Amino acid sequence: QDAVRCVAVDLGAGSGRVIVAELKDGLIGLTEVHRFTTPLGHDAATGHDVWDSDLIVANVREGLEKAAAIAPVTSVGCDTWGVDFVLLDERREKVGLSVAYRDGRTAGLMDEVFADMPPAEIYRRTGIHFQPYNSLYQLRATAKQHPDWLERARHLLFTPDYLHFALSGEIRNEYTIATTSQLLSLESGDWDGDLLRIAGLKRALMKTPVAPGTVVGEVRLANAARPIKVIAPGSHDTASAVAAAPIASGREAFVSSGTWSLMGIESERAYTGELARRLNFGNEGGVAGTYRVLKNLMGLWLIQRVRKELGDPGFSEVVAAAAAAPAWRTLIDPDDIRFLNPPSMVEAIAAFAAAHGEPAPVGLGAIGRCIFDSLALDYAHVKGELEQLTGQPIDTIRIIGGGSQNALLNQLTADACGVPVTAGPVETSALGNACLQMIALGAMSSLAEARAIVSRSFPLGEYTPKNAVPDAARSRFARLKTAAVAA
Ligand code: ADP
Ligand code: LRH
Repeated sequence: QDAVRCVAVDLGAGSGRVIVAELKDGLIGLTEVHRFTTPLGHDAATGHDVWDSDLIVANVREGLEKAAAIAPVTSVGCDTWGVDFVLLDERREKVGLSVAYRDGRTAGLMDEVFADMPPAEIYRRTGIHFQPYNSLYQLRATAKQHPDWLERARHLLFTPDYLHFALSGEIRNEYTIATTSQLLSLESGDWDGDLLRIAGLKRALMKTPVAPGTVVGEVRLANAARPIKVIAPGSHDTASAVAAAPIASGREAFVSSGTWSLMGIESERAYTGELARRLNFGNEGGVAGTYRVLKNLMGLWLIQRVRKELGDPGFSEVVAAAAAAPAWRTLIDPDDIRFLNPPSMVEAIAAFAAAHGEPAPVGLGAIGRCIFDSLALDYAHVKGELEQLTGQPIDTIRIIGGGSQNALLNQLTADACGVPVTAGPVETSALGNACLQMIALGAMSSLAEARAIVSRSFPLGEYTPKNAVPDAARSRFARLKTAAVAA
């Protein structure tokens, strides 16, 4: 069999990478050709935190050219974080700024939206969990703070849609990323007119979403003899990550562990009942008619920020320092909204500890340990919620993404959840992205085959429960969670 080569562009909030995936003799291999820090800046005129979308596009092109310089590639696809978008005017030029989801512009706007449509109705229509940064509330903020942007806009492209447009000149909205907006009807897979109106958006700005695996167009490069197909994968990074995870059954929970920890199950059916809403589980759109019934946990963002504030030690150094620190000493609720974008994460953690009678963690090891212990207990907490929701026990946890390299957190997760943990692959989003392209090209027959190929191609880490978590630590954490619900 001749090798098939696709380029997967995977943009996380931490870093962007351009990766060549090669399928040959029933195995898939990855070669990273370009990596860059995702450019986030502050716009002094508006006070917004913004993505530098021009620099992102320049890096994507640079990566693609590097890939084509090594060997011919057939196609390229992009996946990115959810919810954020770019507006284009009638000349297809950008309107306004690419405001980033952690920007404070949505403060108070969920309540304004709820005055127009009650949350239970929004949830019934969309099946998407409530987060202040969902596109619905970001758009409401845009309508209020920059009405001229929406007046001039003729197209709304989510971040990966924008990259596909920048490469091919074609305008499409892809389904999986569209579901993150909380504007899409769960039932029809198309835009909900009432929610668009509440968001301040005209229907004409939106295209009916295309399925993952759709050929959007092509891109020509100076250093490639033939045009390269542009194929939309599951263009939400979590959709791509879970697509490549060889999930065995509904009893296996995934943790897509990067900047966020997205924890849930893959399911043929959506859960939109009262319990799902109360527990705030979302039903995000997947690549083969499946849903990801999941929650957004604040994840390794906390460690990324702490690391920056404490002199930028490497992740392995952080993990080693945490492993040497006393266990279960300081616990926090990692999902507390104060950790979303505080001026100082170190101070935010200290303040949270003080407010909840936990000892202040001091230094890299203690702070790292506090975060990893708390995340492991958070995973155990969500495992219990998933069991409550589905009425079935969770018997395995599969950790995928960059965070799966954290052996300490993997072991703590097995210990806290009391079930085996499988860790890896690391670049799962890029893999899922490439697999969808391979399926569209006919080089793989189905998602099931793609997952079998991924299983054969990547060795995974295995962790079994080893060390008991003290009951006192579990009850302290449960109290933090109960306090959060009461607040
Ligand atoms: P994103 O796609 O959101 O940018 P990634 O999937 O790249 O995120 O994962 C980034 C996270 O992976 C980092 O926050 C870090 O905690 C973890 N990580 C990266 N490298 C290592 C490593 N060598 N050891 C432990 N953890 C790591
Ligand atoms: C992870 C992720 C997550 C979204 C968040 C904004 O990168 O896509 O699934 O909710 O970013």
